[in-house]
Amino acid sequence: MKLIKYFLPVVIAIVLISCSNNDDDIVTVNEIEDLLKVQEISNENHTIEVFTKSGSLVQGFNNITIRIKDIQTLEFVENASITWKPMMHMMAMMHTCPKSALVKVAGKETVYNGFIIFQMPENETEGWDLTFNYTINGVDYEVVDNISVPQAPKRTVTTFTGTDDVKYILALIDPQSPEVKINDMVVGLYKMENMMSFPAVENYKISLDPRMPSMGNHSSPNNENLVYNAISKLYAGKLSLTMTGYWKLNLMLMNQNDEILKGEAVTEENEASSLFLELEF
Ligand SMILES: [Cu+2]
Repeated sequence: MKLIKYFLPVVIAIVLISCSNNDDDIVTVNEIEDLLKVQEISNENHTIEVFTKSGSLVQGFNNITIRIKDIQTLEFVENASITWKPMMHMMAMMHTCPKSALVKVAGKETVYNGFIIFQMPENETEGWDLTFNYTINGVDYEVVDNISVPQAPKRTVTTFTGTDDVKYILALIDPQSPEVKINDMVVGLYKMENMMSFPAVENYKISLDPRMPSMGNHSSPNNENLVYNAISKLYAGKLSLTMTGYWKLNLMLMNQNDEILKGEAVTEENEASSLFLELEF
């Protein structure tokens, strides 16, 4: 009894203290839950923290979350409006790439989210930087720094010219973690209007024929061709993966008149389309 009498208040106090500490941690940590920091980009006023799931950027699609820390107060900014501009500096020219807007994440206070599709990787002499322009309480700020965009191990983005002489960029967005099942598949399709403008292409169609070249080029049942979604401005379909390994996702791109702009059907004589993406898992 004595033990309980003297130690119970201590135990309760410890539990309360550790609980309240945990609460503080949860408030801070939850907004970037499951994310790893890629880098910090600073000017004299703010540090922009850049996060992805993997902690790095890569050629192709990148889902990116950021938050802005005030260097003076160390508080995260909750009321910024912000735009971003990725730029590749090449020997002969500069160009940007397809991207979404950067928007405040619903239900969160300090984080903003969007995506960037880097169609080219860096190399020894050419690379990317990322500029943020943001406004807080009516004051405009800018910050820029180099970013690292290494080559993707598989073809997750492709640039090509259609039979309409338009240059397109096509990128795999989902599945990010493919499984042996019928996966939701999402791709982004963009027109290279010029080096600075990559608008989403609307209302085209993309046929899908996944194959395993290492196993007699077999396909899989219950795939669904990709159709345009006006809300996401992306193309969605179903990708059936019947086993792990390397899959070539053979594609054909059709315009609104069902004219084939790029790609060929896979047949006995033609083992692959010239328009394809890859994955391995
Ligand atoms: Cu480039």
